[in-house]
Amino acid sequence: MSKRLLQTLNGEKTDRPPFWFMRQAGRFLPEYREVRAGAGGFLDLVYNSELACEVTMQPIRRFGMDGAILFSDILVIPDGLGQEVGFLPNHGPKLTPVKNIQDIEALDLNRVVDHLQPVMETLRLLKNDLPDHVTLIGFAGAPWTVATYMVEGGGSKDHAITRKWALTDPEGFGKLMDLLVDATSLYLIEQVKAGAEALQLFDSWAGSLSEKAYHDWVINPAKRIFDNVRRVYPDIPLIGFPRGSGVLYKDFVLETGVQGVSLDYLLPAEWAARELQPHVAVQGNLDPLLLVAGGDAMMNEVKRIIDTFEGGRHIFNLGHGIVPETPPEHVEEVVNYIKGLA
Ligand code: 1CP
Repeated sequence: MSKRLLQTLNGEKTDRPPFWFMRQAGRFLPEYREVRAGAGGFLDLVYNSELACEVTMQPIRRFGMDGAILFSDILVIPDGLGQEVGFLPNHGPKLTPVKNIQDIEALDLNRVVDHLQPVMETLRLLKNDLPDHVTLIGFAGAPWTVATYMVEGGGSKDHAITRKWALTDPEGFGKLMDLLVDATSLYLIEQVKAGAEALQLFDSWAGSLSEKAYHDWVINPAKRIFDNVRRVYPDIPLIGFPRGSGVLYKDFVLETGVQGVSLDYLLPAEWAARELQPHVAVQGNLDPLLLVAGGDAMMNEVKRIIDTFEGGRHIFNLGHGIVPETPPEHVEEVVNYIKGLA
């Protein structure tokens, strides 16, 4: 059976747009919360290959998405490098901050691939379990976004410590970024080896940078990672998600040579159809809160997005991750509409 998501990334037009929802594994399903409650810490769940496979499969069983995103997190890279990473209940991630060159030198690239073998086992299990039409999507956080968590010690509002470091000491900060480029490249190559059929690079905080910094810390590292992956797997489809890039989305697409680009919900679909879609498959970009709101507001926007991207390659998705309070019935309504287009 052919896979609509892969076909779209490979340049073909399909009978209906393929669809999946960012952060569909975990978060909003009661069956996830049940597994989560019995799994211990969040990283215990990520590194338990059987449970991580189960959680990845849950939304696929309910809704039959065209893509299954591996259940893991972007912060397994700092964990793999040996930084202390914890996930506090209701508080999000907490890390011992990387502040200077000594802290960077204490990290160890050589342990990443071994440490992350449980994730590879999850991919191998998924490869066996997934229905034929579903594309297995591997992922990693992009260096800039991962660096913000490593440097700030967790989530932050404006990433000010990281941005100041990058501006005042680009050479020192560049060493951290080089390490992340290397670790992320190894990790993604390993994922393809284990069965991932497409890869997405999440740069959730790309939008906090000014233009020059964006080129240095978003486009340049993404291009280096993608080049490293393509050197080993020339045909693997690559999706970038430089959230909040505005008009710089175009530079990102043209300079990295991605097959797919994930659009945040603020980006006007008409602009993306005109400026990006001739070059790339676009993915997006429903506001995740419309999936909470439901009703006509949701369905009218779903139809508008699909109509706007009708002339080219489009993967239906959200403009950011699904939120935990999303009613599964609303997801079902959107899914039924899209399936009905075939
Ligand atoms: O207690 C829990 O259950 C932890 C909640 C949780 C989950 C379900 C975290 C902690 N991570 C994840 C899984 C996750 N994270 C996936 C797996 C697949 C899926 O859910 O479909 C993916 C793709 C991510 C990616 C991720 N993690 C991003 C990039 C995408 C985005 O949403 O912007 C980011 C920024 C993170 C960091 C992170 N991990 C977890 C939390 C609470 C956060 C965000 C903290 C913050 O807001 O700063």
